Amino acid sequence: MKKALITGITGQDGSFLADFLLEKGYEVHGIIRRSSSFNTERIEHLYIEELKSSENFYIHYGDMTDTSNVIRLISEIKPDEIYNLAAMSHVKVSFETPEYTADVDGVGTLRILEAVRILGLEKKTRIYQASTSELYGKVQEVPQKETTPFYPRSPYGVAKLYGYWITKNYRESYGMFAVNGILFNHESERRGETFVTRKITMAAARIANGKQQKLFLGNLDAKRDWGYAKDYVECMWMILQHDNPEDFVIATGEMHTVREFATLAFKYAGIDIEWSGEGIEEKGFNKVTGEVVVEIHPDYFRRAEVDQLLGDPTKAKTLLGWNPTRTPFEKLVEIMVENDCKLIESEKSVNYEFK
Ligand code: NDP
Ligand code: GDR
Repeated sequence: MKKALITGITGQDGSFLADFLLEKGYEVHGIIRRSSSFNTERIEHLYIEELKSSENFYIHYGDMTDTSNVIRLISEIKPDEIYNLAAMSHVKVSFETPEYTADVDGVGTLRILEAVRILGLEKKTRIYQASTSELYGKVQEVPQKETTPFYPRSPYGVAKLYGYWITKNYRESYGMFAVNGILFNHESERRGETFVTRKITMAAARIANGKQQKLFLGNLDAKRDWGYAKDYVECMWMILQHDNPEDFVIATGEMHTVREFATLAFKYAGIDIEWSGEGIEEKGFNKVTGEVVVEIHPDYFRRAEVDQLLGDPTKAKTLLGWNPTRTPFEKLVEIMVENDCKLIESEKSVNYEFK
């Protein structure tokens, strides 16, 4: 039985990856942080006794900033595969916590690599590093592929740039199977509620149910290549099963604006939106009632924006046989809205009127 260690197991990707690996027959170990309130909602279903998978599932307390903890856990578990998904993953927040972000997302990656090297596991343990399309930032080439130059635009992007290069460096210096998946935005019903897609689908569901009046957003013109997280975690695994340690871009090859995402999400929730106004004055109106349902708020703009990202998944398609269009954009939005409409039906609080 193969053993996998997932950092960031309580996150969107970590939780889907745990489901996927348990299904494949892996023994799965995950690192969780001590928190004053519950942070294990996304993996709660794996604790349920009756579930067969739970017997191969182990969680350990830890933190990416704690070197001795990382070394001890890797030495005890001796994993065949490590998926390093833990990160301070919010681009806007990284402007407010730049040093912490560098420690977790940049040096945290080094701690994993060094632990594997110090413990003499270089030939046993394969390492997946969660790299990101934010590395491209101010894009130098469209679409972006494995050879496109990087130009990060946030402390998050810069920290991840270190993670990318140190992974590549350990591969080249120590012959380790350490690889980067350069993943473009991927979303799901488990996406954190402060990322734009989930913020929109939750708000659309609440507004349609009379539990919220308005949604406040930032840059509606930002364009992203949005895929479905469940499809992307499968690709993380495929990258580690590949014969050669190589870096891969994972994307759908299709790009949409935030405005398009919002329009479609509200439509699935039963509200047709009409956009009117320019720039910060732009508003989204409910076509039937005339009420304003979307407004722009300056708080949600970034100091340096990544205007557009579009990935070229040809390498992953050709070498791994991965299908980038398994879940098309429209289907992704539908899955998320459908989930959130069900979710908010049972929600008692109506405290969401303002941002
Ligand atoms: P989430 O924000 O949903 O999850 C992040 C995870 O990291 C959580 O489990 C969080 O724990 C954990 N974490 C944060 N800080 C620490 C720390 N100091 N020590 C230990 N664990 C920590 O992210 P996603 O699941 O969306 O993304 C997974 C990875 O992929 C991240 O590295 C992200 O940067 C990267 N990525 C994501 C993309 C996306 O579109 N989703 C695209 C490209 C890359 P807790 O629950 O306690 O907060
Ligand atoms: P991103 O995702 O920054 O691409 O990083 P996010 O959903 O936060 O933003 C996408 C785009 O939408 C614009 N936007 C808003 N964003 C948020 N969060 N809230 C708003 O109200 C809002 N209005 C407009 C943003 O300006 C941006 O252009 C995600 C994270 O998962 C990273 O960890 C990952 O590396 C990248 O995707 C790929």
